[in-house]
Amino acid sequence: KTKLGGIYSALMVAYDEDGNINENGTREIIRHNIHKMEVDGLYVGGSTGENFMISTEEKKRILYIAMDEGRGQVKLMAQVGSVNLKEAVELGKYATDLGYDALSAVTPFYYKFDFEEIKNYYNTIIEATGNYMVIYFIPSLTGVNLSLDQFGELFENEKIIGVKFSHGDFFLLERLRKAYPDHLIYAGLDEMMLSAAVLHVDGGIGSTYNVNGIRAKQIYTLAKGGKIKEARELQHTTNDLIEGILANGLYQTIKEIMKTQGVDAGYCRQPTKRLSEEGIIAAKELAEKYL
Ligand code: SI3
Repeated sequence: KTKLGGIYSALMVAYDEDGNINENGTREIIRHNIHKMEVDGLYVGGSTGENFMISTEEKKRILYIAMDEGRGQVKLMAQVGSVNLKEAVELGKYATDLGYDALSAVTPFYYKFDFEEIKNYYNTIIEATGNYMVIYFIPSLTGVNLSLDQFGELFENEKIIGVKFSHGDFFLLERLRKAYPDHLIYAGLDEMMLSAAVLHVDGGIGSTYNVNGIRAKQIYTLAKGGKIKEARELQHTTNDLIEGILANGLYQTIKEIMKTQGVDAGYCRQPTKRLSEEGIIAAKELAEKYL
């Protein structure tokens, strides 16, 4: 279990002005995460990769690039979830063949699937791939909530080794921690790293680690070591940064900040809009002030 814990950047992807994958830029982002942010792992194909806006072939290309660039240096987890279960299986097989350490899949969204359908979705991907699975739980975007008992039922499949918990319900997080000490729990909201680390999660997966990875790791390590005051100071600064990022446009601003760190991070894919001139200036100011 501990083998797969740690701080993972939810990998950003550089798109060019026409929304095509900029492979060199994406490779730069990966190297930046490994060598400058010193993350333990990469979470490839998540929300931060703008994954739900791109084609199956593009998803495969990104999975390939991340493996090619990151192999042997960081842990690699592939988010393969899709409302199109056949696509999820295809991506899961592809990532497993490439050697990804584990798969992750968002709870199937948009249609109101019942719990049996959700369970069947996970078991189908696992059966087809034989790989480990981390549930990607993000109710604010999917509208899908899961209870403690439902997590328990999903965990009956021993290949389901944990959950990426992108949710602010700390009661549920604590209940999960107590009930499933051997499962991996990753904090999925970067702004709650300190509080989640105090509850002894096993790591974190987040978008802002692409630019704030060093500080995030410090918060995690300090909090787990009981150095709460120091961790809290760092979380305050982190959350000042995150507040500014969220107010200016989440992924566009992280990319703009990465550019100030010397990375050709490109643009976001439409329908996400471009930053205005003022937005670009605001991103630079955030970088200067907090990084
Ligand atoms: O890319 C991913 O799948 C994630 O890791 C998602 C992660 O939970 C992020 N959530 C979203 C919607 O991007 C967080 O890292 C989030 O950006 C951050 O906490 C700022 O709110």
